[in-house]
Amino acid sequence: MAAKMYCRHHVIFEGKKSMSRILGTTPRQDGFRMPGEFEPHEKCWMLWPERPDNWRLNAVPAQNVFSLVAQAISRFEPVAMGVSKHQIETAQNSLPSEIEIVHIESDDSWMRDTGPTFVKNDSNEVRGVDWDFNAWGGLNGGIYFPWDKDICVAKEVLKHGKIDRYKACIILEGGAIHTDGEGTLITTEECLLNPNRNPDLSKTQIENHLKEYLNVEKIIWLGKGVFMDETDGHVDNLCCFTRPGEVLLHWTDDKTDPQYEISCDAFDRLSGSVDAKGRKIKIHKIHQPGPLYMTEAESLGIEKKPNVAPRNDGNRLAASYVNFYIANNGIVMPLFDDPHDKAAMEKIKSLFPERIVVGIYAREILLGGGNIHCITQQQPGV
Ligand code: KQY
Repeated sequence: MAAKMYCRHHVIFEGKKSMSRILGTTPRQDGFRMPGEFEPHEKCWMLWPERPDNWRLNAVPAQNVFSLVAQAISRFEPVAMGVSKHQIETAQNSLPSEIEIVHIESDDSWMRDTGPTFVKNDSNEVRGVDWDFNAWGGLNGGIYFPWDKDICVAKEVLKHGKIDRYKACIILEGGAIHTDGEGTLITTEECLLNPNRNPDLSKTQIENHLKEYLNVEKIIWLGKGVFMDETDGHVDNLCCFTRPGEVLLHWTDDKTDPQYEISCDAFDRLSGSVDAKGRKIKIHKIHQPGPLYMTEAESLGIEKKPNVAPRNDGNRLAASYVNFYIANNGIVMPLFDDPHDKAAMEKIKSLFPERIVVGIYAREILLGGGNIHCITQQQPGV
């Protein structure tokens, strides 16, 4: 039997930890920080889609695309897929054996938002932050009710990995934040200051939570997210760090498109800011696809249910090339069969010359309200 070592908040065994413990401190107090997505990963977590009132045709087309995304990421790092009990057999038949299947119940399949945000320290120990969640706005504009299974996803992921957990008492989805791993965080006012998230917290109190749980010093507030984004403007659809000091911004040259003003405002705020290290931020633009809209056939394939936001034909889709996943040595990015696809892929290749860029035709994920970044969550590694 391995010798016991007693730490401040939990017991660990030499070599292997015995279980996931809940910690009474914060990552900042313990010297843990959220790494940039471009730093090394141990694995990628995803959740299997199934709800027929969000994914058309009983979620079969979405399951095919989630499987392609998982396979593309698994070229670069291990992938674990959380699957509900009654979908295990379907998932086993759809996923190659290298994708690990883990039993996790959830209300939908947005691991970015319901999974833990991982933090690590200088000794490469990893822990997870478990945020509060209310389905993107609760009863005041949220996407579905109830969300009782979603609120357990982060805990289940960390339990599976025997990773210690910080419980943060603030409603926050992982898609609402990006960090550079060097003390800077970007987010949007539209989402984090929305009265349907944390109406009792001031902007300063929200900043303090971010500083404490992600160990950042500088928060750059963008205004609105992508036009018609049902998450109330998640930053992960609008702008991301490509490396410290550099961001990629969703853009349009069409001055008549409502997106133009939103992207110009984000550009102005970013160009007027310096990051935590005092650097001016270099901004790369990537032109949006479309605009793209939901078709009648697509909408008819989605079951209409009470307590679930309807997906109607003609709805503008919040399509963005920024919603990609950075894997170890790779990028997995959405494509839309759109005239802008080629230039978007070239742009991303030029920004990540050391990584292999894989494009996945991802309209099925977009129809569900997000994209590749929203359905993935990186667990940092060495
Ligand atoms: O932006 C994301 N991180 C998630 C999108 C979730 C949409 C819910 N239908």
